[in-house]
Amino acid sequence: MMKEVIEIANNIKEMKIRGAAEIARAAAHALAIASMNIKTSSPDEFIEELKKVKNLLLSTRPTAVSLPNALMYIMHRVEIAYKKGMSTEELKEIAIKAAEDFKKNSMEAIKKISEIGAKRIRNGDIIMTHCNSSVVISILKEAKRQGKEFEVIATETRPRFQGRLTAKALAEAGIPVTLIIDSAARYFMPKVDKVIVGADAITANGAVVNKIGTSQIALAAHEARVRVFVGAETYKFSPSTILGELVEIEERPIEEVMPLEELPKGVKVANPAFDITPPEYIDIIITEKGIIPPQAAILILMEEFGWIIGEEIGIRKFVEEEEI
Ligand code: RUB
Repeated sequence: MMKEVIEIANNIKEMKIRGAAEIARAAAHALAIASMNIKTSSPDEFIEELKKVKNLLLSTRPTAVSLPNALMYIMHRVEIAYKKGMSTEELKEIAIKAAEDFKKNSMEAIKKISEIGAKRIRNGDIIMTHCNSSVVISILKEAKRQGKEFEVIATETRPRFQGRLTAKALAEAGIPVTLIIDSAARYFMPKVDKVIVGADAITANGAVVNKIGTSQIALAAHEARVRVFVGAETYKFSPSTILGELVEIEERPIEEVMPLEELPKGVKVANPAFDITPPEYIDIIITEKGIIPPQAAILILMEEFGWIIGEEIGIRKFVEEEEI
């Protein structure tokens, strides 16, 4: 398999490429690179090779549903063309174009979310965020661009400290930001006006899967009557949850929590990377299609993926009508 593709897969696994949106775009990019470089004139072999690359990318990180959704976006278009009997060259072109479209749509979706989300930020707001979401940062930067004055409290996000990245990005954008330890979230909550976080996956019932600790922050916000906003593109909604599948919560290496050599004998370490915030603790989800209550997640899934149950689940309905 191509060196460049393996490198992208490793970078996702090792979190050099991270955050659900960036993971999705990187995976789409990798599939395009792979398709350009598969050396065969047989469409059958081409599809087989592309599937191997897809599976490698799928194996990198399990939680962000944006990753399988991005791959499916491309594979589905290629498979329709394959079934129509197109040549390998044509299949390659379709894969490359689909990857470009996915990346472009992703950037446009984030821009739209930032425009919608920024409207909900008011002068004087104190906003808490967790982890490092490119969507949340875009919303905050857009609000700043519009001249709004507000402050952000960013949790450091142990064990990988993505909160430091958030704090740096906001400070560089001229947004006042205070970095706190994760366990100080409830201590600061009475001062907070709203919590804004990103998402790795949104389930059919409107639960939000995001960085571990999000649900605790949402709980503290609920207690203090602070609104919780989630910024998520529609490709972060999980079609397989309609069929009862659960979103897999990634368990990361224990060394992220404590160096192995310092670990006392008999001590176990658990390091789940994500948790699930039930819909009752979320006020709104800001998507590129507009603001929805979490309970309307199913409507987004229906519109995006249709009701095609079984192995076809997750296939965008409109593709069937498209001329490829
Ligand atoms: C990142 C994380 C982010 C979401 C949304 O986790 O939980 O909040 O992925 O990010 P990790 P974005 O660091 O483990 O990848 O808005 O950029 O898609």
